[in-house]
Amino acid sequence: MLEDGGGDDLYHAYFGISQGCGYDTGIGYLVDHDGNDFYTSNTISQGVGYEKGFGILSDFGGDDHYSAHTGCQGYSYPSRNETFPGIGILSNMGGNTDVFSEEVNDDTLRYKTNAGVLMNKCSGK
Ligand SMILES: [Ca+2]
Ligand SMILES: [Ca+2]
Ligand SMILES: [Ca+2]
Repeated sequence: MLEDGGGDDLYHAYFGISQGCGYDTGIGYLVDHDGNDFYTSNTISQGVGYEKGFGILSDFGGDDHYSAHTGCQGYSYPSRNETFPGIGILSNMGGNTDVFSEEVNDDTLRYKTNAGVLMNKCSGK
């Protein structure tokens, strides 16, 4: 678990499997309470469940930028040898100009295959 109280932060992962990634039945949780933050990674990051893991990235304020490859940002991968999926959630609460790797409208709740969820709630200021 990684928790940050506020401020403008840069979260950079050179490879991935980070920033709210639950891997191999584990739990990964990144919570950032405020600030204009920049999240950048490569793969399996930013609210991802992988091999039955539970991953959450929760950001509660500010205009944020999320950058990662496909299969990230509220995504869950099916297990290779079991039917039980992981769970991946990216929750962006607040901000007016948040940017994601894919086009995401304001006030959107997007369900993805295999229990992935991307939630984008803007401040409406
Ligand atoms: Ca922050
Ligand atoms: Ca933020
Ligand atoms: Ca935000």
